[in-house]
Amino acid sequence: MNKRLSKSEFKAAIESNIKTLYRKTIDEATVDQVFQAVSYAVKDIIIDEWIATHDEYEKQDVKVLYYMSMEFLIGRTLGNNIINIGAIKEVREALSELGFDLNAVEDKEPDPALGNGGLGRLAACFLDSLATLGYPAYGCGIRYRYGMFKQKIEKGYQVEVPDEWLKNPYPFEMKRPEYAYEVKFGGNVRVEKKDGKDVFIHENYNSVRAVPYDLPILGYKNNVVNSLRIWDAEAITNFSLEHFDRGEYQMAVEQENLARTIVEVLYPNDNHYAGKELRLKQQYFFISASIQRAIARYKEKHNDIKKLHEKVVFQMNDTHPTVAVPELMRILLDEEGLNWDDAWAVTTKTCAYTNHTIMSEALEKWPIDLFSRLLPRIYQIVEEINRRFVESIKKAYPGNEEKVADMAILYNNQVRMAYMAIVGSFSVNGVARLHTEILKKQELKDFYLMMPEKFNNKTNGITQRRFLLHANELLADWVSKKIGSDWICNLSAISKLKDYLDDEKAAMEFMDIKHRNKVRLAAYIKEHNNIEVDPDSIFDIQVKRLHEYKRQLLNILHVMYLYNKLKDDDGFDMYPRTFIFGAKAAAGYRRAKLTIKLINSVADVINNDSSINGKIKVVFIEDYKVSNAEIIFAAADVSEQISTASKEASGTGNMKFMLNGAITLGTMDGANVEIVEEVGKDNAFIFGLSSDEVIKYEKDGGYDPLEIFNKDSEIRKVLMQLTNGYFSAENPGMFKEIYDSLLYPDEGGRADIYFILKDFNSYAQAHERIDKAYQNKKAWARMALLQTASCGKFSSDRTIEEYVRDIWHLKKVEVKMPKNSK
Ligand code: 4GP
Repeated sequence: MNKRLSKSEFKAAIESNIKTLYRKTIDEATVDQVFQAVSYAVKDIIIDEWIATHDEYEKQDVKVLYYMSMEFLIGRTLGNNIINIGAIKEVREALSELGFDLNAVEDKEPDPALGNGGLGRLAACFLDSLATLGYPAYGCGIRYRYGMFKQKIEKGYQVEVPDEWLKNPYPFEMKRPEYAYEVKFGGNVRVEKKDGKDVFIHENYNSVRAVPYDLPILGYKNNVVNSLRIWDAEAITNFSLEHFDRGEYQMAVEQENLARTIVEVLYPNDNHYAGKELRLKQQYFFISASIQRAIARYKEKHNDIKKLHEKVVFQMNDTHPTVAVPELMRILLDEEGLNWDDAWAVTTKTCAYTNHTIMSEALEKWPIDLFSRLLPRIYQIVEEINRRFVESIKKAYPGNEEKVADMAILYNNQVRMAYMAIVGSFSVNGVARLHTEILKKQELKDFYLMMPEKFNNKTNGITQRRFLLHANELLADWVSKKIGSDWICNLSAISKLKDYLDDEKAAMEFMDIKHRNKVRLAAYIKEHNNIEVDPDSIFDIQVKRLHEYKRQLLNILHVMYLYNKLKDDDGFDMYPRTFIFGAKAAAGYRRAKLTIKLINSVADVINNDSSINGKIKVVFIEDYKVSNAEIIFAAADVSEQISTASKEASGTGNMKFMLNGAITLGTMDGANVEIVEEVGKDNAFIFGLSSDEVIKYEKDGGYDPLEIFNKDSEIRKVLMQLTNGYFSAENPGMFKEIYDSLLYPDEGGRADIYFILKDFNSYAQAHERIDKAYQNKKAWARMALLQTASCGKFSSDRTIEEYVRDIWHLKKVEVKMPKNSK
């Protein structure tokens, strides 16, 4: 870093920004205003590096990755940016001398929540790693006016409140109107012959202007600044009186409306496809704009479009960006004049696809009539892709019509997006080893057999710079003191902590930090929930989206079971435990919302029952998001990763907990399998059916939850409490739906489809093991320290290096800043 500001220069910059932005002196400024002023001071430093990075990319004519994603859950950026420019000390001191606390200032940043959960947060971690490793990359997404909703809990129920993250100007974004593009919807396609060739003319369409905003993505102290490019929509038509005469007024109004609605809001669904037309519009909108820009940029330096893949790679983050395949074909065919075979060769060397879920309800299948009406030219291309693919299926499996039905992109009046993504890509990857194996052996078996070379695994990772360096300063400092700071950019170096496993003093220091982080979380809980929790109790935490397969229900049913034991069984005792939940449910997901209500109802009863001497506390943290997640991970003793085996593709929360020294209580699902491999199975609390067992039951049947209900009186008691008003005196029938789902077959003919009762006893036993283990303070401290020491593999830096090596083939770029550039 050549360009540094001293403390006094920061002070001067902040004061001067307060003056120019607000015509105030620093003494008159509010904390919100100071947030803006500090951000602009930091941005001023970033800008030079941003320019230098892009100059270097231009100069070296590097290959560029475009990471296409409907979601980027970046979280607050000021704190990370300050760390990444290496100015934390100077800024903190400058602010303190001006009478402000950096943490309080950071708290004023709206949490940009342009994503739902795992998939969106992974995209944000990837951008962080790409910049830190020096790889040329753009994130391409949507500038939703309203990101993920804010969650309020009222009388135990989730209430969704719009999240106006752009209410005040967001200081780090930059509008780039010079890169605006038109995106067209609807209308019809007319075919004309020109020089003996068919020319496709799109007419009578509506269109919007896609205008990009760039957010800087900083590498860690390496001068590299990449961009997250998020697209806004503006109306193209200018109202003019002439239009009234020509009857085009209606069209103008429609275009205004289209522009307004298209980027209005993020669909709040995680692992779920809702099939809304506006969602498809959003997808095509940002994909078309991103690809138009990528091609224009390529053509500034290159004139052979057939070599596009040498300089450009499009990674599709799940199926949401899959219209990239036909859109790239459209541009190559209709605008660049390639023939089909050449265009297809370029497309299938440029696009790659990541699958993030096998939940069948998440699979995108657009009705053909909607798709073809909204995107008529794109649909023609999809038809031709499908026609040719069906031919190749028939060639591979002559006479096997079933294979055609199983694999065709267009089938049953639907466009199957995952199949189009596979056919149009040169790489298909899953996000943890088990997940990729399930894709190959079950979900996508036919495709794997036909094109095995495309399939590969990239186990997810997280950025240690946000989730340890920024989120847990105490631990980060301690780790650096013990083993040096290499771990910040090379997480595998953290294994040097293993030298301290049997060093009692070090282990106690480690646990003391954990305790201080628990005190910090307890204060947050007191402030937000008005519940007193004891930092000496075990902090047992499950934070993630609310989804049936993630089984928050199993967790709360087990809490009810423990509570019953405390009340009924004089011989029973337990170490005090605080069960902490945080989860947003999709606004339309009734069962998930009812589970939130159940957790809060149970919390109300238990937290107010003095007869159990505070042995159990239950807390539901409102509005779980990236910023409070950072406080939560740091304070956890136990990390609940309890999805039904086979259902969680990877999980990344599990890695964030591990990094911060929490021990996994989990099923052998997703990346838990690889976590257990790293720490050893004696250093995790594993329970439940294996994924093979789950898959077998799903196929062959043979599981009847009623048998368990009839046999096991403790489980029966818990279930009866769902219907007898024990936790909902005001409305005893309130949780009947949950009770029914556990015992009686659904429309699909199966009951308890997430195997909650089946896994219940094994889960309860794992909790007993935890209870015992925690009481041996020394052994627990060793185990906790071992988690942090073993998490080297789970850095997103490692994941990105694997993507680069196997899929993207990017070259690292070094950015040098001129000396004394400030
Ligand atoms: C999530 C998966 O559920 C999670 O297991 C995985 O860690 C994450 O993607 C990142 O790969 N999927 C989604 C989704 O968020 O909407 O499909």
